[in-house]
Amino acid sequence: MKTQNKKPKKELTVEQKITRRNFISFTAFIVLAGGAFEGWRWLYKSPEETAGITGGTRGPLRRALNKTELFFRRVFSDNHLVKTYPKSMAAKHVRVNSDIGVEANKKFDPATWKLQVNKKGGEVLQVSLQELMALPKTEIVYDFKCVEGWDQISHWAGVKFSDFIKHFNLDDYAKMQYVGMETPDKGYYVGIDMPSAMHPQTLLAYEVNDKLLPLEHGAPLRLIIPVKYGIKNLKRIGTITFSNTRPHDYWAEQGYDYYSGL
Ligand SMILES: Nc1nc2c(c(=O)[nH]1)N[C@H]1C(S)=C(S)[C@@H](COP(=O)(O)O)O[C@H]1N2
Ligand SMILES: [Mo]
Repeated sequence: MKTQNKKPKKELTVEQKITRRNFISFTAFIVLAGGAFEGWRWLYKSPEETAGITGGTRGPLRRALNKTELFFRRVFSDNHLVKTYPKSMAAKHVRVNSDIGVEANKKFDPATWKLQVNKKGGEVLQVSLQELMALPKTEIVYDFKCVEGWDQISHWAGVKFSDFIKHFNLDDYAKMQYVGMETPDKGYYVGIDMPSAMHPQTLLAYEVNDKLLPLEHGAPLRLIIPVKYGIKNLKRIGTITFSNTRPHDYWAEQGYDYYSGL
Protein backbone atom coordinates (compact mmCIF):
# COMPACT_ATOMS: atom_id res chain seq x y z
CA MET A 1 0.00 0.00 0.00
CA LYS A 2 1.26 3.38 -1.01
CA THR A 3 0.38 6.32 1.01
CA GLN A 4 0.57 9.60 -0.71
CA ASN A 5 2.65 11.98 1.12
CA LYS A 6 0.65 15.08 0.76
CA LYS A 7 2.14 18.18 2.17
CA PRO A 8 -0.22 19.40 4.83
CA LYS A 9 -1.86 22.56 3.56
CA LYS A 10 -0.49 25.54 5.31
CA GLU A 11 -3.17 27.24 7.36
CA LEU A 12 -3.54 30.88 6.43
CA THR A 13 -3.20 33.31 9.23
CA VAL A 14 -6.09 35.65 9.92
CA GLU A 15 -4.02 38.47 8.56
CA GLN A 16 -3.41 36.65 5.30
CA LYS A 17 -7.12 35.86 4.96
CA ILE A 18 -8.01 39.48 5.34
CA THR A 19 -5.42 40.57 2.77
CA ARG A 20 -6.74 38.03 0.35
CA ARG A 21 -10.38 39.05 0.80
CA ASN A 22 -9.45 42.67 0.43
CA PHE A 23 -7.69 41.84 -2.79
CA ILE A 24 -10.72 39.97 -4.16
CA SER A 25 -13.22 42.67 -3.27
CA PHE A 26 -10.98 45.41 -4.59
CA THR A 27 -10.54 43.61 -7.90
CA ALA A 28 -14.29 43.07 -8.15
CA PHE A 29 -14.80 46.75 -7.44
CA ILE A 30 -12.41 47.80 -10.20
CA VAL A 31 -14.04 45.45 -12.70
CA LEU A 32 -17.57 46.65 -11.86
CA ALA A 33 -16.59 50.31 -11.83
CA GLY A 34 -14.89 49.85 -15.19
CA GLY A 35 -18.05 48.23 -16.50
CA ALA A 36 -20.20 51.06 -15.20
CA PHE A 37 -17.89 53.63 -16.74
CA GLU A 38 -17.87 51.87 -20.10
CA GLY A 39 -21.67 51.62 -19.95
CA TRP A 40 -21.96 55.28 -19.20
CA ARG A 41 -19.54 56.15 -22.02
CA TRP A 42 -21.52 54.01 -24.43
CA LEU A 43 -24.73 55.77 -23.43
CA TYR A 44 -23.09 59.19 -23.54
CA LYS A 45 -21.70 58.61 -27.03
CA SER A 46 -24.81 56.97 -28.42
CA PRO A 47 -26.84 59.19 -30.74
CA GLU A 48 -29.77 61.22 -29.52
CA GLU A 49 -33.22 59.97 -30.45
CA THR A 50 -34.77 61.57 -33.51
CA ALA A 51 -35.79 65.05 -32.49
CA GLY A 52 -39.41 66.13 -32.69
CA ILE A 53 -42.19 64.77 -30.54
CA THR A 54 -40.07 63.79 -27.53
CA GLY A 55 -37.33 65.61 -25.67
CA GLY A 56 -34.09 64.51 -27.40
CA THR A 57 -32.63 62.02 -24.91
CA ARG A 58 -30.11 59.29 -25.81
CA GLY A 59 -31.50 56.71 -28.19
CA PRO A 60 -31.00 53.67 -25.91
CA LEU A 61 -32.77 55.41 -23.00
CA ARG A 62 -35.77 56.20 -25.17
CA ARG A 63 -35.82 52.63 -26.46
CA ALA A 64 -35.91 51.40 -22.86
CA LEU A 65 -38.74 53.85 -22.05
CA ASN A 66 -40.71 52.70 -25.09
CA LYS A 67 -40.29 49.09 -23.98
CA THR A 68 -41.69 49.90 -20.53
CA GLU A 69 -44.55 51.79 -22.15
CA LEU A 70 -45.40 48.77 -24.29
CA PHE A 71 -45.27 46.54 -21.25
CA PHE A 72 -47.73 48.73 -19.36
CA ARG A 73 -50.01 49.12 -22.34
CA ARG A 74 -50.26 45.35 -22.60
CA VAL A 75 -50.74 44.73 -18.90
CA PHE A 76 -53.33 47.40 -18.28
CA SER A 77 -56.04 46.59 -20.74
CA ASP A 78 -58.90 48.93 -21.64
CA ASN A 79 -61.31 47.35 -19.22
CA HIS A 80 -59.06 48.17 -16.30
CA LEU A 81 -60.97 50.85 -14.39
CA VAL A 82 -59.44 53.55 -12.24
CA LYS A 83 -60.61 53.45 -8.62
CA THR A 84 -63.56 55.74 -7.87
CA TYR A 85 -64.75 57.30 -4.60
CA PRO A 86 -68.00 58.54 -3.06
CA LYS A 87 -68.82 62.20 -3.81
CA SER A 88 -68.47 63.03 -0.13
CA MET A 89 -64.73 62.41 -0.43
CA ALA A 90 -64.23 64.89 -3.28
CA ALA A 91 -62.23 68.04 -2.52
CA LYS A 92 -64.41 71.14 -2.08
CA HIS A 93 -61.61 73.37 -3.28
CA VAL A 94 -60.02 71.82 -6.29
CA ARG A 95 -56.42 72.79 -6.69
CA VAL A 96 -55.54 74.92 -9.69
CA ASN A 97 -52.18 73.89 -10.96
CA SER A 98 -50.87 75.37 -14.14
CA ASP A 99 -52.25 77.78 -16.73
CA ILE A 100 -50.38 77.43 -20.01
CA GLY A 101 -52.76 78.42 -22.80
CA VAL A 102 -55.45 79.47 -20.29
CA GLU A 103 -53.67 82.44 -18.69
CA ALA A 104 -56.01 84.83 -16.89
CA ASN A 105 -54.68 87.86 -18.79
CA LYS A 106 -55.53 86.27 -22.11
CA LYS A 107 -58.75 87.33 -23.83
CA PHE A 108 -61.13 84.42 -24.02
CA ASP A 109 -64.89 84.35 -24.27
CA PRO A 110 -66.43 80.99 -23.33
CA ALA A 111 -69.78 82.18 -24.74
CA THR A 112 -68.50 82.26 -28.32
CA TRP A 113 -66.39 79.12 -27.96
CA LYS A 114 -67.04 76.06 -30.08
CA LEU A 115 -65.15 72.80 -30.12
CA GLN A 116 -63.37 72.39 -33.47
CA VAL A 117 -62.99 68.82 -34.72
CA ASN A 118 -60.61 68.52 -37.67
CA LYS A 119 -61.91 66.01 -40.18
CA LYS A 120 -60.54 64.66 -43.42
CA GLY A 121 -60.13 67.01 -46.36
CA GLY A 122 -59.90 70.12 -44.20
CA GLU A 123 -63.50 69.85 -43.04
CA VAL A 124 -64.08 71.18 -39.53
CA LEU A 125 -66.93 69.99 -37.34
CA GLN A 126 -68.00 72.67 -34.86
CA VAL A 127 -69.71 71.57 -31.66
CA SER A 128 -71.26 73.91 -29.11
CA LEU A 129 -71.29 73.35 -25.38
CA GLN A 130 -75.10 73.05 -25.51
CA GLU A 131 -74.83 70.16 -27.95
CA LEU A 132 -72.37 68.40 -25.67
CA MET A 133 -74.52 69.02 -22.60
CA ALA A 134 -77.49 67.47 -24.40
CA LEU A 135 -75.63 64.14 -24.55
CA PRO A 136 -75.72 61.66 -21.64
CA LYS A 137 -73.79 63.07 -18.71
CA THR A 138 -71.20 60.95 -16.93
CA GLU A 139 -69.73 61.76 -13.53
CA ILE A 140 -66.55 60.56 -11.93
CA VAL A 141 -64.91 60.99 -8.55
CA TYR A 142 -61.32 59.78 -8.62
CA ASP A 143 -57.83 60.55 -7.43
CA PHE A 144 -56.33 63.10 -9.82
CA LYS A 145 -52.55 62.74 -9.89
CA CYS A 146 -49.97 65.29 -10.98
CA VAL A 147 -46.43 64.22 -11.89
CA GLU A 148 -45.16 66.92 -9.54
CA GLY A 149 -46.16 64.70 -6.64
CA TRP A 150 -49.58 65.83 -5.43
CA ASP A 151 -52.91 64.10 -5.85
CA GLN A 152 -56.46 65.03 -4.96
CA ILE A 153 -59.79 63.24 -5.05
CA SER A 154 -62.00 65.37 -7.27
CA HIS A 155 -65.44 65.25 -8.86
CA TRP A 156 -65.93 65.94 -12.58
CA ALA A 157 -68.76 65.55 -15.06
CA GLY A 158 -69.17 65.68 -18.81
CA VAL A 159 -69.55 63.53 -21.89
CA LYS A 160 -67.65 60.30 -22.29
CA PHE A 161 -65.20 60.76 -25.14
CA SER A 162 -66.48 57.46 -26.59
CA ASP A 163 -70.09 58.74 -26.45
CA PHE A 164 -69.00 61.91 -28.22
CA ILE A 165 -67.32 59.82 -30.96
CA LYS A 166 -70.46 57.73 -31.45
CA HIS A 167 -72.87 60.65 -31.43
CA PHE A 168 -70.95 62.65 -34.03
CA ASN A 169 -70.26 59.61 -36.24
CA LEU A 170 -66.52 59.83 -35.77
CA ASP A 171 -66.05 56.06 -35.47
CA ASP A 172 -63.75 55.92 -38.49
CA TYR A 173 -61.55 58.56 -36.90
CA ALA A 174 -61.43 56.61 -33.65
CA LYS A 175 -59.86 53.75 -35.61
CA MET A 176 -56.74 55.88 -35.90
CA GLN A 177 -54.00 55.49 -33.32
CA TYR A 178 -53.93 58.91 -31.70
CA VAL A 179 -55.98 61.93 -30.87
CA GLY A 180 -54.39 65.34 -30.42
CA MET A 181 -55.98 68.18 -28.45
CA GLU A 182 -54.94 71.82 -28.24
CA THR A 183 -56.04 74.94 -26.40
CA PRO A 184 -57.73 77.54 -28.66
CA ASP A 185 -54.50 79.62 -28.62
CA LYS A 186 -52.38 76.47 -29.28
CA GLY A 187 -50.31 77.26 -26.18
CA TYR A 188 -50.80 73.82 -24.60
CA TYR A 189 -51.36 70.58 -26.43
CA VAL A 190 -51.45 66.86 -25.73
CA GLY A 191 -51.32 63.64 -27.70
CA ILE A 192 -53.30 60.66 -26.44
CA ASP A 193 -53.21 57.07 -27.64
CA MET A 194 -56.67 56.07 -28.86
CA PRO A 195 -57.24 53.18 -26.39
CA SER A 196 -56.80 55.65 -23.50
CA ALA A 197 -59.04 58.27 -25.16
CA MET A 198 -61.77 55.68 -25.73
CA HIS A 199 -61.42 54.32 -22.19
CA PRO A 200 -64.85 54.30 -20.48
CA GLN A 201 -63.71 56.80 -17.82
CA THR A 202 -62.32 59.41 -20.22
CA LEU A 203 -64.50 62.55 -20.28
CA LEU A 204 -64.86 65.77 -22.17
CA ALA A 205 -65.69 67.49 -18.90
CA TYR A 206 -67.68 70.71 -18.42
CA GLU A 207 -68.39 70.51 -14.67
CA VAL A 208 -66.46 70.26 -11.44
CA ASN A 209 -68.35 69.76 -8.15
CA ASP A 210 -71.72 69.98 -9.97
CA LYS A 211 -70.97 73.45 -11.38
CA LEU A 212 -69.79 74.59 -14.79
CA LEU A 213 -66.00 74.71 -14.94
CA PRO A 214 -64.45 78.00 -13.87
CA LEU A 215 -61.94 79.45 -16.35
CA GLU A 216 -58.91 78.36 -14.32
CA HIS A 217 -60.03 74.73 -14.50
CA GLY A 218 -60.42 74.88 -18.25
CA ALA A 219 -63.86 76.33 -19.06
CA PRO A 220 -65.84 75.58 -21.06
CA LEU A 221 -64.46 72.09 -21.79
CA ARG A 222 -61.48 70.11 -20.57
CA LEU A 223 -60.14 66.63 -20.85
CA ILE A 224 -60.49 64.37 -17.82
CA ILE A 225 -58.53 61.23 -18.48
CA PRO A 226 -58.14 59.27 -15.24
CA VAL A 227 -55.77 56.68 -16.77
CA LYS A 228 -53.18 59.42 -17.26
CA TYR A 229 -51.24 61.87 -15.13
CA GLY A 230 -52.51 65.46 -14.82
CA ILE A 231 -50.26 66.73 -17.63
CA LYS A 232 -52.46 64.98 -20.20
CA ASN A 233 -55.72 66.45 -18.78
CA LEU A 234 -55.79 69.44 -21.11
CA LYS A 235 -57.76 72.44 -19.86
CA ARG A 236 -59.83 74.42 -22.38
CA ILE A 237 -59.98 72.18 -25.44
CA GLY A 238 -60.01 74.21 -28.65
CA THR A 239 -59.34 71.64 -31.36
CA ILE A 240 -59.37 67.86 -31.67
CA THR A 241 -57.38 66.10 -34.41
CA PHE A 242 -56.99 62.42 -35.23
CA SER A 243 -53.84 60.78 -36.62
CA ASN A 244 -51.82 57.63 -36.93
CA THR A 245 -48.64 59.35 -35.82
CA ARG A 246 -48.02 60.87 -32.41
CA PRO A 247 -49.47 64.39 -32.22
CA HIS A 248 -47.16 66.95 -30.65
CA ASP A 249 -47.31 67.08 -26.87
CA TYR A 250 -46.23 69.99 -24.70
CA TRP A 251 -44.54 68.06 -21.89
CA ALA A 252 -43.26 65.18 -24.02
CA GLU A 253 -41.30 67.82 -25.93
CA GLN A 254 -39.67 68.73 -22.62
CA GLY A 255 -38.66 65.11 -22.08
CA TYR A 256 -41.61 63.81 -20.02
CA ASP A 257 -42.94 60.38 -20.82
CA TYR A 258 -45.23 60.59 -23.84
CA TYR A 259 -47.59 57.92 -22.60
CA SER A 260 -47.77 59.22 -18.98
CA GLY A 261 -50.12 56.41 -18.00
CA LEU A 262 -51.09 55.41 -14.50
N1 LIG B 1 -54.26 74.28 -20.89
C1 LIG B 1 -53.60 73.68 -19.89
N2 LIG B 1 -54.02 72.47 -19.44
C2 LIG B 1 -53.35 71.86 -18.45
C3 LIG B 1 -52.20 72.45 -17.86
C4 LIG B 1 -51.78 73.70 -18.36
O1 LIG B 1 -50.77 74.29 -17.92
N3 LIG B 1 -52.50 74.28 -19.35
N4 LIG B 1 -51.53 71.80 -16.84
C5 LIG B 1 -51.76 70.36 -16.69
C6 LIG B 1 -51.31 69.86 -15.41
S1 LIG B 1 -49.65 69.64 -15.22
C7 LIG B 1 -52.17 69.49 -14.41
S2 LIG B 1 -51.63 68.77 -12.99
C8 LIG B 1 -53.61 69.75 -14.53
C9 LIG B 1 -54.11 70.57 -13.37
O2 LIG B 1 -55.49 70.76 -13.49
P1 LIG B 1 -56.25 71.70 -12.46
O3 LIG B 1 -55.58 73.05 -12.51
O4 LIG B 1 -57.65 71.72 -12.89
O5 LIG B 1 -56.05 71.06 -11.11
O6 LIG B 1 -53.94 70.41 -15.73
C10 LIG B 1 -53.23 70.00 -16.86
N5 LIG B 1 -53.81 70.66 -18.01
MO1 LIG C 1 -49.37 68.35 -13.36
